[in-house]
Amino acid sequence: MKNLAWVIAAATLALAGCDGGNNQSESAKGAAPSSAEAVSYGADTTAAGTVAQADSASGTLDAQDAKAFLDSAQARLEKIAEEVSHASWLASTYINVDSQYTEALAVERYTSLAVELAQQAAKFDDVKLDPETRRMLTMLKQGLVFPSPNDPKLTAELAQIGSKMQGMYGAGKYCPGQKTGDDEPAGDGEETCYTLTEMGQKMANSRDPKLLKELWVGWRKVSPPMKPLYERQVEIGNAGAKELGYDNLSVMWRSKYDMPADAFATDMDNQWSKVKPLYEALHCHVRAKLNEHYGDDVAPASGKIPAHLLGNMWAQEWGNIYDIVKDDDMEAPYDLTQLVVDSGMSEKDMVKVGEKFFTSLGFKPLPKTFWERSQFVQPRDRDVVCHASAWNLDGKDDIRIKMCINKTGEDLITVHHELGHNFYQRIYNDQPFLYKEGANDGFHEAVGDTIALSITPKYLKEIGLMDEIPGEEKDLGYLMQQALDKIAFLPFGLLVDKWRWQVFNGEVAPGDYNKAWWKLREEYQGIQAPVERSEANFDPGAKYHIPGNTPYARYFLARIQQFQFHRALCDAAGETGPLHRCSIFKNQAAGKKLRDMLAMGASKPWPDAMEALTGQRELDASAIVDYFQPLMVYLQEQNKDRECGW
Ligand code: X8Z
Ligand code: ZN
Repeated sequence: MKNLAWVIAAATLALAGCDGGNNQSESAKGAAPSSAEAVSYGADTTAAGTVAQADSASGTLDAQDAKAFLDSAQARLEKIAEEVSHASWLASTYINVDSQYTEALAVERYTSLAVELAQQAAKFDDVKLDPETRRMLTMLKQGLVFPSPNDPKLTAELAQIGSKMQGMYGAGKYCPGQKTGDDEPAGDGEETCYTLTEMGQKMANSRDPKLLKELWVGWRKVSPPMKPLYERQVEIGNAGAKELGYDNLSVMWRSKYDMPADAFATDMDNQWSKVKPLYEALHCHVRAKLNEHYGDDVAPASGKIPAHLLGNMWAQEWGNIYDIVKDDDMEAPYDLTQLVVDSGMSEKDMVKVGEKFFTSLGFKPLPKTFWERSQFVQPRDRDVVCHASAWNLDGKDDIRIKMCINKTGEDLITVHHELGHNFYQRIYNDQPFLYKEGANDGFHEAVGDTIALSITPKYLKEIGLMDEIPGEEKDLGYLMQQALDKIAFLPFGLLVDKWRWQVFNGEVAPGDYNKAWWKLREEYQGIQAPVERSEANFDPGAKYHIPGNTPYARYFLARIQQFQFHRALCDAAGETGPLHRCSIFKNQAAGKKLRDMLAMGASKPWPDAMEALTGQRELDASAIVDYFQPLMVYLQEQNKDRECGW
């Protein structure tokens, strides 16, 4: 998602909204100057600033100073954040040297202000404050995704690296005829090249292992030139994190979840251990089916699955190979792509379908500007960052999505995902700047996905996309289809940031970047590269969120949370049947519950928001496990004579 904060994240820094709670005092104290030091409000000489400065001169900062400081800080950040948003929108929708230059300048200004303010916030560490003020100061200190040290040169360099890498990814193409290994372009420049969107479609639909392997290898040619940039970015970001009092960026990133950094990592591992049996059962079954389809030479019956055969460029979601995985008698109740195509709807109509779900729950319709300013389809005449995102450019109503929509079921789900971000951004837009965020970043990722869990046959019939609601005999096919996306994703969702945490804390040196990436891919996902890899490759860089600097643990959290949210909302709607048959479309009680929680933004620690919606204060994987229970029974039966694991 992109909101004011996220836009900036994409460009190397962000005001991500979560209180680091007690962790803040644990990790940020080191760098905190004494509270007697003067607090400067920069160029902004508001009355509040003057009061605080006068007080600080006498060495006694107090709660009133803190409040005045926060008011001033938020006003200043909000103003520059809006400028960054517009520059970033341009840089993402018209990739060229000028838009990157402009974006980098805006980001540089924002970073230097945010770093300055974060360092000033630390001056209140020893001041007695009410919990609300303390929370805001903590959030201010933790806001940046990639902080730079307080050095204008490094701030500029960091901003330029961010814009450049994002542009390299967005403009990246695979040109089969192109020479590799030197800088000379092949032929006369007339060769055919494929965009990532085109290659993604082929990875989804082709069953030709040779082509799949070629595309897999081909796309990964965009990332090696990013490696030195990434290395440098980590170096500067780590120095920035240190100045803010964190040991390194890894600690800083893990400190945004209302618990100590290490406790957060442990919680992720705990959740993983609960869903792992489901993943292992799915992996075992899928491997056997791939073996039946492709034979031993292409898809061996044991060991790790070759990564190019799973219907997705990163093997992160496997729903596109449902046709290979299903049994002959396991017809899914619908083929969402077919329904989209048969309906004759346009890309914009797909967004209208999504909007209608949200408005049926009592959300305000999207503003006119959303329809005027969003990017729904890939422009023909220029490079853009196609990776889907949702933006709020002004912290109020200038919300937009940026996608390169294909008329597929997968993209209809992604439309709901993106709209979830937009409706969240809009409903918390009365909150103060620092609270215009998700309760944590996983919440933000979970909203649209939660709604998409309600895209059931009953719902599709209600909106006229299906004629009949199929009987229960089709449920297993539906659950398999869902599991191929939702369950298959879990280890990937976990490992992307495991890799980054190791890179940030120095456990993995630049000389081992790719090796460490594949170690995690093999260990957690049980997949392997289809061709040999080395440190001449930089495969993490071929995944958007690495050059785009978007933390990834959020997606793992969201996969767990969305089933908790779905269960709670179905409960509120009075649905008593199985969770996979529940749709909350048009249900006012569920709508109110969801809206009330979302409107909290980041104003309270996330367990409060979780409790408001679900009555629980923790992550609870039992919801996702329960949802897939009937499938688990089936998988266990199928796997009973197979040797699972890798
Ligand atoms: O990046 C996204 C969204 C935008 S926040 C399209 N997702 C992750 C990905 O594509 O890798 C959604 C699922 C995981
Ligand atoms: Zn998202």
